[in-house]
Amino acid sequence: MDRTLVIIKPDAVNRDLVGEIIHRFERKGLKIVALKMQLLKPYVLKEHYAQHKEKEFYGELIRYMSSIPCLLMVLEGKDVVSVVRKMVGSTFGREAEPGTIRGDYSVSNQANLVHASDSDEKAEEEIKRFFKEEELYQYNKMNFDWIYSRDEKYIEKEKK
Ligand code: FUP
Repeated sequence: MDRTLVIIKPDAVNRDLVGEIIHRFERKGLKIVALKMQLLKPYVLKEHYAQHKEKEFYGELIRYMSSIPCLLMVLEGKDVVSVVRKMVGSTFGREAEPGTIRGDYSVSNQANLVHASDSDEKAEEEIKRFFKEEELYQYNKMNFDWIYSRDEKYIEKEKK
């Protein structure tokens, strides 16, 4: 199964949207394999958002992301990186489609509630950045048989 990193950002914590956001991922059929609350340090966020370091919003992005604790989670499922990105919606809240998390609850370019890895490679790198191996759990869920078809469960599709 594939894995992705999700960060429920300070604006979502402040606006009491943590439960709503986690609920959406659970109801979709994704498996939570790690979950914690953490005040993120600016040096870790600088590394996480390194691709934006020349942008004018970078300083404010680091300040906001380190202002109060975030919720960090690792979700597991088939093609979970693209599934979660679709559920989160496009970056700017005012442009995100209704039905997505950002489209339903954000009207901001920066206070957009959630971070989600944008590729399998990034997911692997980001999970390592925020979680120790022993914080990632492997366990069986009783609803697994009803989440995927037999073919999806037992015949691994060839990786693109
Ligand atoms: P995303 O992958 O959708 O989270 O978007 P990006 O990697 O492009 O941007 C990372 C974060 O930078 C966004 F979540 C919010 C912030 N940002 C701004 O504050 N202003 C901008 O104009 C663009 C991004």
